[in-house]
Amino acid sequence: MGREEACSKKQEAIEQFELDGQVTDVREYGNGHINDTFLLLLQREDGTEGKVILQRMNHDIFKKPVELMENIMNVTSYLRERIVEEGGDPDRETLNIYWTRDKKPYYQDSLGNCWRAYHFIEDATSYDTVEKPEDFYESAVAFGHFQKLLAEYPAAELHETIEGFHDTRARFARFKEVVAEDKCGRAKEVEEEIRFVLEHEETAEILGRMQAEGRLPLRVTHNDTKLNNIMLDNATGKAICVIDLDTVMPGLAVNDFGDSIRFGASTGAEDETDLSKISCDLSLFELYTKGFIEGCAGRLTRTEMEMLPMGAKVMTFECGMRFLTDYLEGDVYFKIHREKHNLDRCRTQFKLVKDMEEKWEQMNQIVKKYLG
Ligand code: ADP
Ligand code: GN1
Ligand code: MG
Repeated sequence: MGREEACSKKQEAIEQFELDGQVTDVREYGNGHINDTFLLLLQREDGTEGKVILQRMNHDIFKKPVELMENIMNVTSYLRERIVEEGGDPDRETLNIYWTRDKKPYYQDSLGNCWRAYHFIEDATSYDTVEKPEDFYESAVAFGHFQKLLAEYPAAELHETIEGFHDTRARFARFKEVVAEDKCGRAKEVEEEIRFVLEHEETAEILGRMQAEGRLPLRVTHNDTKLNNIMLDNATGKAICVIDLDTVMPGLAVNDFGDSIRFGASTGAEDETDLSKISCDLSLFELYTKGFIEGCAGRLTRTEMEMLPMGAKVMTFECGMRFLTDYLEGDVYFKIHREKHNLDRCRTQFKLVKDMEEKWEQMNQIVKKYLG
């Protein structure tokens, strides 16, 4: 089903939610690769205006919407309690859903698409790129704090919303199958990138092995820790809320750290075509390391902290391998906006991995500084 058709029941969906006003306008919103996000403008009975975030969950990717919403409900209600204990404002510091008229946290339309609606977090912004280093630092504190707040949550009880999401070993195995199938005949033109993946088998193995050996604990992880999944308060610049909780599930804390570095410490955009612009900015790496460790407030083990640089390398490698897999499969997973978009994205990630390998000593030294 194409995107347009998938969203054709938007109006039907809007009518199902118990919103606190009349919808006066509907706009496309956000830059995500997976879901479709809309901003609804509301006119309330008292004459004031309001906003609502409406999202169509991509059910080609999130195949278990019921479990997904269960995770979100469980985690956000747990977060609510912790935020209240800390004296925070749970209406702004975590996501809050609107219920449907039949008291469900989502609505499934007649085409099978699932929709949900969130209270809009006012006077806050999510940034697609690091415009100010302080914003990146703030996001680090917020994702670290997320680890702290959820440290006692029984991670294994959460559903795996996408099976093997950060199972880099399994993704490596799948990659080899996709290369062998080469169903779009694209393998020939990307031999260098394929070789790069195959040379990095150990990078694909290491974290899974350490987890299996009990050296890295299972945590509640966000799994999509890009800067644009944090809302920063417009007035104070402080990070107030971690959003985009679809991929919250059991995972490794180092991967949450790593995915942020992959995206935010890069000197160029994820789809930059001029690779000379891509490197890992060590001052941003340091800033994020400092903020993340502060936010975690002692909840990480020493091994987890020592493995933070590895988290960065593995997540960057894995993401590049995912983009390349998708390119070889015919761009069926990530939304693309131009020809070879996934290949361009893959190349930036591999360039970053190479750069991290060159800066490996320095990255480890930086982490050591904050080990305490
Ligand atoms: P995707 O999975 O497509 O990245 P997100 O849940 O991150 O979707 O939402 C896309 C964008 O919508 C975010 O980057 C943010 O700017 C905005 N957004 C999402 N939820 C809210 C919210 N509750 N309040 C305000 N803005 C939001
Ligand atoms: C996707 O939806 P979005 O853009 O936040 C993807 C992440 C990737 C990211 C790459 C569910 O995230 O895993 O790291 O693109 N999300 C899913 O930009 O696959
Ligand atoms: Mg997002």
